[in-house]
Amino acid sequence: MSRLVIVANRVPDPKEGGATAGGLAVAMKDALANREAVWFGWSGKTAAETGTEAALARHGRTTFATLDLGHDDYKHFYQGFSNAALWPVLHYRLGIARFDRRDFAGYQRTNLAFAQALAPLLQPDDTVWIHDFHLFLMAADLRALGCKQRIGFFLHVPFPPRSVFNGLPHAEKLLEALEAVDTIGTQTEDDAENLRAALIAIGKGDVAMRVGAFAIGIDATGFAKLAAQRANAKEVVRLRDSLGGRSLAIGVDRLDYTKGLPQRIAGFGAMLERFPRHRGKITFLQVAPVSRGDVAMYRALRRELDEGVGRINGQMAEPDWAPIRYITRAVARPTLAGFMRMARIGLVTPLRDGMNLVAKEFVAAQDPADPGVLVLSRFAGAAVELDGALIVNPLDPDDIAEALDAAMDMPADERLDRWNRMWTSVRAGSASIWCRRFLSALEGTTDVADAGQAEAQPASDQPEKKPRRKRAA
Ligand code: GDG
Repeated sequence: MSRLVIVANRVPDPKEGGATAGGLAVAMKDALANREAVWFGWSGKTAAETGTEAALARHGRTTFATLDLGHDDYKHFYQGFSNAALWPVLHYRLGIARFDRRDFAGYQRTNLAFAQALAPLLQPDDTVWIHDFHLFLMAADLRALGCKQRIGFFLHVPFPPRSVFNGLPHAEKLLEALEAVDTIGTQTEDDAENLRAALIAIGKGDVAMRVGAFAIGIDATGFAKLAAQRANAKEVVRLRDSLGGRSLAIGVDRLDYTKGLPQRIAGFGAMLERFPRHRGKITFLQVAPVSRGDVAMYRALRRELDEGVGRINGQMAEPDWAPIRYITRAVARPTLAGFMRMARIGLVTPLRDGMNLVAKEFVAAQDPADPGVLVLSRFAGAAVELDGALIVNPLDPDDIAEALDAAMDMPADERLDRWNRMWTSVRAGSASIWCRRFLSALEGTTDVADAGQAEAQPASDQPEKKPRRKRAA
């Protein structure tokens, strides 16, 4: 089998063998276990200049190839164009995006630097899979350097309607660069439709035909097992004891303005105001590890949350009960799984989200005999699959309040019925199936139009491998 070359802005720590860090590493676990692979990207470190040659470290069958980012590229490529311009625009937030031509120059420079460092490492038969919005231009740069390998591109975040996307200066350049890609993946059919329409509008109808939806998943049974194992772990018991018999609602999100945290806090406050019988009966724990703490917008969000939580706790708390607990440190994954299992309610209310893996993790973590209720934003990609959740508009605190009220009172048989539907879909759309579907579309075993839609199939049911598509030289 040919080598798989994964390209992503961040590379997991090779010491962890690529299996334990972040969502993408988890999703890639099966693919990495089964074939020779290279994982290429930023080391997470900065230096005077961006590296020209990747540092290589081999672990098992995977070679980790990393580059340091120059200070200037960190500022313009990463903090600037990627995080301050593209991230908000792709999440429909044109109004808060910050553009600067020097940032776009840094984005072009860094995509090219990545391509130049990767090209010499490639073998003719490699399959290259580029991930996410930091690297829209890289496939075109690889082609310009003469690379003829199959190249896939997967966008983990939403793709907005083209009227929003076109507000981004240089939007057309990003779209044109996708011409170099053989298979383009988005999370949902809505994202795929938006991207196709944007491509068709610039005369790239042929490229639009290579776009398909491939919903990412989690290691569902692995997470379920972890949550069950941790149900009585020390930290979990400590939390349970501290609740004094009250129900737990939980939120777990990177501290990011797309996750709808101030609105969620307001919704929880509105529930206590409007349905006072729940006061003193429920505690909301929000875990929100700080991310991108060096970007100004993120510092402002943190202040807003500090105030919001303080206000509600100040107004509603009793000497022996504070309604909201709020942690901005990361919590270990096994402990999180145990917390989720204990929770009566999972609150996942992003204003916009490509998929949202926390929603799926919450479902996987539940006790099948006594599952909790998921309150989920209609603007998370996960809402397409998780129809057993209570679906809310995250911008409307009263809608969140009503869903919380319904969740608190929901009888066991309804909770079970809703959870069973969600668990079936989370299991069927696992991370390894996502990976397999995308790779079979890219490597020519399935048509892109069918691959994203296909029902989950066990490996043995996969169609026979078709001969590989040849790229024109
Ligand atoms: C992007 C897209 C898409 C969170 N806090 C802690 C912690 N987490 C873990 C969660 C989950 C992951 O981080 C977050 O994944 P999400 O999908 O929710 O969100 P993004 O980070 O924005 O991811 C998103 C995803 O890519 C995959 O394609 O779904 O739409 O934005 O696994 O559990 N993990 C630990 N401690 C924490 O405090 N250990």
